[in-house]
Amino acid sequence: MVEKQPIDYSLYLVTDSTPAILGDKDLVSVVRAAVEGGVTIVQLRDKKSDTGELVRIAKELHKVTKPAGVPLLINDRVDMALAAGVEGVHVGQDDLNLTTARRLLGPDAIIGVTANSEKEALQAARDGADYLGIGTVYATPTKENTKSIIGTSGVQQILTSLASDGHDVKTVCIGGINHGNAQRVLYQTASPSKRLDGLAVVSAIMASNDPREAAISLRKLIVQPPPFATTVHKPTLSPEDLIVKIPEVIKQMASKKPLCHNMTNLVVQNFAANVAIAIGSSPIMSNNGLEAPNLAALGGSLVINMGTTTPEIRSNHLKALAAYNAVGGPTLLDPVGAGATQQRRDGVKALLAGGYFDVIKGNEGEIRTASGAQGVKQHGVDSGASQLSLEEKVTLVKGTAARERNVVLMTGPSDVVSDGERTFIIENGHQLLGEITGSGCALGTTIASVMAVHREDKLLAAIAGIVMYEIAAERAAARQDVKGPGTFVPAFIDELYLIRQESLQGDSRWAAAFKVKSA
Ligand code: 3NM
Repeated sequence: MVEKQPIDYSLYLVTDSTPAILGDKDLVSVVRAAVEGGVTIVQLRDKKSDTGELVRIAKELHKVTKPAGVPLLINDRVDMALAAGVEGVHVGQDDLNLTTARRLLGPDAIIGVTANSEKEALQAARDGADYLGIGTVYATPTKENTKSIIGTSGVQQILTSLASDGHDVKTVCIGGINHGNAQRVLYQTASPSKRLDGLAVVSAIMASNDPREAAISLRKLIVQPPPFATTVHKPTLSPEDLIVKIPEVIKQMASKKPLCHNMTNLVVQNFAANVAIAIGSSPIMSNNGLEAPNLAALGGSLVINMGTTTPEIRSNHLKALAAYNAVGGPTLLDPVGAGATQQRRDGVKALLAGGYFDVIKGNEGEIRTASGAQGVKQHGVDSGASQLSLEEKVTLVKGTAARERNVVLMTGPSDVVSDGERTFIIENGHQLLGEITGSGCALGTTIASVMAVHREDKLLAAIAGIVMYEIAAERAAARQDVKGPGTFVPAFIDELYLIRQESLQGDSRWAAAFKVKSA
């Protein structure tokens, strides 16, 4: 065994020799290419070959990894690790236990353990594992008999729990990690107290026709923050700051006229487009995911609204989300009716697992569903009777935003909005907004339009959008010519337009009507 040194876990390759993954490529050549491309640690995982053959393969691989200073571990088999003289083993929960493996291999061997839950992770850390392989993050065809799918939130929970128990054990995560999600997984799994040391992949490298390039590009992604991570530090915001900043942010939007790409439901397309024009952004209503990369390149933002959704629409949503995430274009999810049907509950899960949303905006039922609460019953797209006190809403919104590392907005008589650190309650608006279709959806369009130009603080962008929108509603409702929902709609669009004009002229008096308090 070689002497134990600090190990770089950042790009951890797990091999797979099955035809479905490796194809007709040669295992040793693939590993060589991957090592050249920059994988930092390799695990030989082969559940089929017999012992003699495995030792031979391990020795072949070791000739590639050792000169490169890349540790080689064997999945499961302590005997083979000893026979081949490699750097260590990785054991699953059903394999030989860690304490025995340590006794056999000695203190210098690298021993990693699979952990699917906080309990398993804490146990392995206490027993002296060098690192944990946390998973399964996402369902993967590479290994079908995995235990539960824990997503980024499950990984984050395990990291938090390890940190609060005082463990500095190294960690990687595994399951469905690829070039499309590597940066987001690192970003969204991080808790304030502990972050992953690396990512473990099988198919992203082993199934690639160019494993060297696959490793090079994964390494590049791993060392850079994702393009959407723009709120680097979160400045404090007091209500006094907000009253000054909100009109400035609205002016910034109205003068830049950003593109706001709406993938929204067929009930509100026309209304949302009119709202976008009134506030000073430039709407495009496209549900075609294939044109999203072109649109994302124009520097605007994306609204994904789940109303009137279908499986085909969902696949378009995922394509568009990936396109905007790739360039850091701000994204907003409106999980309309998320708690109403199984299709929509599954839809929210798929979207949250499929990409990053800068803002998730919904009513109480929708945000509870997005947060993972079970048994939320929504009657259609309405929130239904409130189940939560204001204090509980604040806790839920703040916790969900901290978990997703984004901004979460729960609308209602009091809107609650948070980025996980800063939380505000907004009490503007008018009940006539609840008497027309699409008022929630067009609020999403408004917030996304503001975010398109104000990326440095997306919480501030969201608050500015809400305040503009809700003060316009108050002003419209107070007008003599407004007699009810029918006359409210045109008056509301006029007031949005007027607030935009006032802001452009530097007249910020409209914002004095804001009712925002820090929670
Ligand atoms: N272990 P891919 S998931 C080997 O959850 C392995 O413990 C897992 O393959 C676990 O990177 C997995 O192709 C396969 O998704 C990961």
